[in-house]
Amino acid sequence: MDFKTLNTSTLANYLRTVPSVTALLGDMDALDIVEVGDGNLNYVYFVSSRANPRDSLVVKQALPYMRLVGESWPLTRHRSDREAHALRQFGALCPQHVPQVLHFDSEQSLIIMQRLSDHLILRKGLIQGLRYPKLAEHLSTYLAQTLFHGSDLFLSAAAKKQAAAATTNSELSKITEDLVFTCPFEDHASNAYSPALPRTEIERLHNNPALRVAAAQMKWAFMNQTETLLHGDLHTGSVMVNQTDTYVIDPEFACYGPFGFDVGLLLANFFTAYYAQDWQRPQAGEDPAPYQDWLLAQASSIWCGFSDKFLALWVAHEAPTTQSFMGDARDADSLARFRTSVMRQIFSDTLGFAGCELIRRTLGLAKVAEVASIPDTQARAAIELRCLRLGEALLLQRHHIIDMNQVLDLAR
Ligand code: SR1
Ligand code: MG
Repeated sequence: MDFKTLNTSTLANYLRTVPSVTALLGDMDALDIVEVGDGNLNYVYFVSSRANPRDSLVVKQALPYMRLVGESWPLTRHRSDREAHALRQFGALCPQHVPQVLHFDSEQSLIIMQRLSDHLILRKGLIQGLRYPKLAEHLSTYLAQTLFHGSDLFLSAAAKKQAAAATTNSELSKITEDLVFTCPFEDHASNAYSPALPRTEIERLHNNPALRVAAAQMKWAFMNQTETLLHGDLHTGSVMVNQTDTYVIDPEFACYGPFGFDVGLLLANFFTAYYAQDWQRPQAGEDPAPYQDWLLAQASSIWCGFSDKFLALWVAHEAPTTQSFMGDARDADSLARFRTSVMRQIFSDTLGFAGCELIRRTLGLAKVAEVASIPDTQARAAIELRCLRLGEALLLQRHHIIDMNQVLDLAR
């Protein structure tokens, strides 16, 4: 069937043709269908049975352009294939934290997924000041499981190279290369500066050669360090949560890249949430400090949990790993030094990517809701300045920062 853009009126007819959907939803003449997508790229529908609203699912369709910008920014629909494939790969590695794919139609660029109806987008929960007791535990598990198993630390050298080649996502990777690493670091037409953010601050960043070199180094790493399969866009809008569960959604940017990329983007989004609370908690009549402490503790626990779990997986797979990286002459001390050096590299990459994310979410095209929604332009600019300062510090000091305590001190 030729590709058709579906909408709330035409989707039911399509769904009738999918046996697993009709089995789940029953009477296909009595469905509630609403478009709920708030992402930058695609359209997302919640579909539920009117008789039993808990019988429901999510439908996501990629159109041949970027939703945020419209038809003037064409995009192939290939991202939907990439997303369906990545959801299945990550789901196999970490089923407790990835929604189930019920049906994928490549011709219609349409994915039907498990509906997480008792869950909220993490970014929205953080804006409301909600706490999730299992969050850091779950996200660090997701990161360790997915990043470890896509890499040469687990796969054979040949399998990893094949996986990396089969996972090229050049179109969306180019968006990241431009919008995360390039445009925000110069006075690019796609940037969007908030009205009260001092132009002198923006110019100071754009005219800092050391910062531009650091951003170029992170871009180089993103493009050339094909270490593992990344989610590729792991911000707090790509996570759904409740008090007991955590799910990572939307991996359409999945590609091979450096271990620290997903970790760094995620940490940066905890820092934007942290700064935004300067505005949000007082608005809710609360002292921001206790919740801000909780947010920083999450960032720290995610890094520490990830590195502990990643190392544990590595040690558990020691035989094939050490065989391929140190040959037969390895000894315990050399192995430990090698592992430490890799973890050190992942940490400094994580900080560098977090720095780029903080700067691009402030100066670049794609914002974060917790900051962009602040109506008081002066308050917003003060928060944006804090994001920029931390981003700059992380990028410039990434090789010298020893641990997360130092990062949290910088954040404060
Ligand atoms: C214009 S697309 C901008 C951003 O949206 C996606 O979620 C990615 O973060 C991308 O950089
Ligand atoms: Mg997304």
